[in-house]
Amino acid sequence: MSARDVTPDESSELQGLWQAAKQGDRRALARLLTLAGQSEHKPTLYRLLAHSSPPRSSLVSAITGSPGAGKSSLIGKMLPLIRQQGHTVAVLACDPRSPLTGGALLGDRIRMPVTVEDQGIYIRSLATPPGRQGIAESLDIRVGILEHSGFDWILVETVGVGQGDVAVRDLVDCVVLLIPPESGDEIQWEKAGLLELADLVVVSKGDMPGATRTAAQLQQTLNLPGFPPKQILVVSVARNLGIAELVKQLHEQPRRRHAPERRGQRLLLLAQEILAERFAERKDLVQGVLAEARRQGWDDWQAANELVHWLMTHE
Ligand SMILES: Nc1nc2c(ncn2[C@@H]2O[C@H](COP(=O)(O)OP(=O)(O)OP(=O)(O)O)[C@@H](O)[C@H]2O)c(=O)[nH]1
Ligand SMILES: [Mg+2]
Repeated sequence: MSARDVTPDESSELQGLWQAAKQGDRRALARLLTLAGQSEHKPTLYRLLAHSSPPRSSLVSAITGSPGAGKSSLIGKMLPLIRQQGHTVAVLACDPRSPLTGGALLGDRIRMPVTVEDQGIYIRSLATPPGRQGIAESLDIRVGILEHSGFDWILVETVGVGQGDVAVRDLVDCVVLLIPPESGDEIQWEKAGLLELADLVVVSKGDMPGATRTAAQLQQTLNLPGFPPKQILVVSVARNLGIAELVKQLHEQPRRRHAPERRGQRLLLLAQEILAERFAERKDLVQGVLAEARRQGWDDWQAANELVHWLMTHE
């Protein structure tokens, strides 16, 4: 059986979990979010998503920034504000480190002090798979699961480095880039492409000395030709500054996730994932193409093209 086939048993287990999660069963939700990271379950999950409507369209915001930028602390302060406004909220904290250390997972919980009994808040830490598109790979489907479970707002915490985080942009409505004071020069931010990618740029730890200077530097960079105009917010978790304004601005962001061009990008991301999986299943093709490349004198470019062709024709 190929990894893409689904057995009726597996499908009915997922359906049971799906129904339970929609009814507010948090254990079922947790299990579904775990299974969503395993490729053999994805066909069923995508089918379930396509054949049911969410109770409402969630607002999905990514909070991204370098390790230690203050993402979890900020989210921890945003949660009570969001709840006070009567919205339910789910947090997906994507942890690039090994889940085995446990430290980061625990750290995220500690920095998000919420009442466990509040059914309107759900927090989940996820280990980030290494390589390829990183968290983006299963994020789409996990956001879908949370949306169908009825959350008004979904916050995704992610470390803003690498290709996967750029891909995240197509999966969410809005990207907030968090930059701590004195964290490097504007050239670096620009190089990372992150400033361009972000919908909102936020200087964190606004109580620290360099915050104003960093905000001014960022404003200068964003005023350069070629950058779309963006406002810079300064927040401080320590002093409880700017957080209500951030929540307000996030709420006012356009819902881009369902724009047709985003759907195209999402399909592309999914297609890349499927291709990568098929290559992983057919490692024998690489050996075959290598042998042929030696015989025919192909360069690597030609050989890679042949490899893609072989995969398409040797299914
Ligand atoms: N002074 C000051 N320190 C802050 C503020 N916000 C967060 N910190 C501190 O910055 C450190 C990192 O905060 P986190 O919220 O864990 O940062 P993070 O971006 O979630 O970190 P990772 O998830 O490890 O990437 C902690 O020691 C926080 O106490 C702030 O507003 N002011
Ligand atoms: Mg964190």
